[in-house]
Amino acid sequence: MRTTVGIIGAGPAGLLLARLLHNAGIDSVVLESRDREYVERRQRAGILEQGTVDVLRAAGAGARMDREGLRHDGIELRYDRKRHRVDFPALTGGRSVMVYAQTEVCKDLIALQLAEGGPLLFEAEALAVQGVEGAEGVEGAGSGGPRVRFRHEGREDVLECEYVVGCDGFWGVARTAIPAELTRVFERSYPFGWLGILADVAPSHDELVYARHDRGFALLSMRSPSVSRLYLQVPDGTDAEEWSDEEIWDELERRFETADGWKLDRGPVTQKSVTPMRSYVHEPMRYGRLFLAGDAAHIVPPTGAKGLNLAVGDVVTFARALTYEKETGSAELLDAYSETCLRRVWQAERFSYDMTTLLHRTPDATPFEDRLQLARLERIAGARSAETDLAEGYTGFPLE
Ligand code: RFL
Ligand code: PHB
Repeated sequence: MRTTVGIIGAGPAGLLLARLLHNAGIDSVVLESRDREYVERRQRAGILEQGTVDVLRAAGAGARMDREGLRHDGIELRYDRKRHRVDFPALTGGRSVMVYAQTEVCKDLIALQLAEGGPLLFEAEALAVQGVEGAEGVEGAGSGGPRVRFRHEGREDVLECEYVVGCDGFWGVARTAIPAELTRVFERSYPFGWLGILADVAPSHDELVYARHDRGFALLSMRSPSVSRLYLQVPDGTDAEEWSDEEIWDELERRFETADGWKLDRGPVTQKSVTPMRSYVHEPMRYGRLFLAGDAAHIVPPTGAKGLNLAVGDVVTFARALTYEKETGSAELLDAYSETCLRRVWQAERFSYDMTTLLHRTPDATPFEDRLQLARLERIAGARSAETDLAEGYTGFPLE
């Protein structure tokens, strides 16, 4: 098998990249280790930045999102039994976000790819990426071009490419093809995770609620007007089965409680899982003809809702750079890929870290740190400059 761009992974990064390349007249093959149903059901992100919404529309993948997605003009911060609304358009010159689940983005992109795009192989696991050498630039890459060895339908096969893009998430193989001596990894783990539930009940509030409480963080989000998505901060290593549905609702109720008597509606829990939290950046994001995009290169804790949006930024940057190379013969933008992406990645890392430490309670927090946390929240609620900083970060950093 032979193609221009070999894409490993059919998460949002890989699927959107295939679509962008198709629109630019560049062929690609997508290899995905899991089956279609698994990819379409995996519960993850819920918030699309304005820039992501614009990219999906321009790629011709925004029709259902525009019908079914929910535009949100703000979020609510809760602390000390008080509520503070952050008004995005008023603070950012009109920007907002869209609530449209990652599962739906993936379903839309898969349907388009199968109908109009190049090959998308499910249950095709990449085993190794070879022949990408040439750290000095894409011009210096190995003569034969890179290859992806993969297993599909019980057989091993090879995909020969001009470029390989590793969109294979945090646990993927692409990253391991970059020599360790050229790599720097920046990492932080957190002593807590999120217990997330999906529940068949109308969201109790029309916008997302981020709550800081002495017992830990809680988040109210949604998937549709009749499905709620809720999260609780839990200690690292918690097993979701340790929590009964009733215990989860009781704890959510405590953490969301307000002085003005706000009420949380309960409903049947249809899914329950725990997500660990980590910050992670792999530098560089390119080695020779291998490019990393999305979670394969960086992870943010979910508090800032940035992971999917960063993945979109990476693949837009790659698609533009390759299109430029095909049109002009210049590899300038491809050579700048890693630096261009990393500038935005680090802003998202900073924002996600700030949101996480603003709202979560660490087990060993001192009373002094607790008071500082409340002072930071009071500052956001009381000073337009601080509130604007949050609104700008949440609605998204522009693509270069
Ligand atoms: P993905 O989605 O992990 O997709 C990678 C794909 O690669 C496949 N794969 C392989 N395929 C072939 N061969 C191999 N050897 C392979 N190894 C792996 C995998 O099966 C998979 O299909 O990475 P991608 O595309 O970079 O997308 C990243 C996003 O999924 C991720 O950043 C977000 O989900 C993060 N995230 C959120 N992001 C947001 O922007 N807004 C949010 O509100 C938000 N909330 C969240 C989140 C992530 C969460 N979890 C579960 C980590 C909430 C949660 C709870
Ligand atoms: C979600 O709806 O899953 C979600 C929303 C906002 C976040 C994280 C997750 O910050």
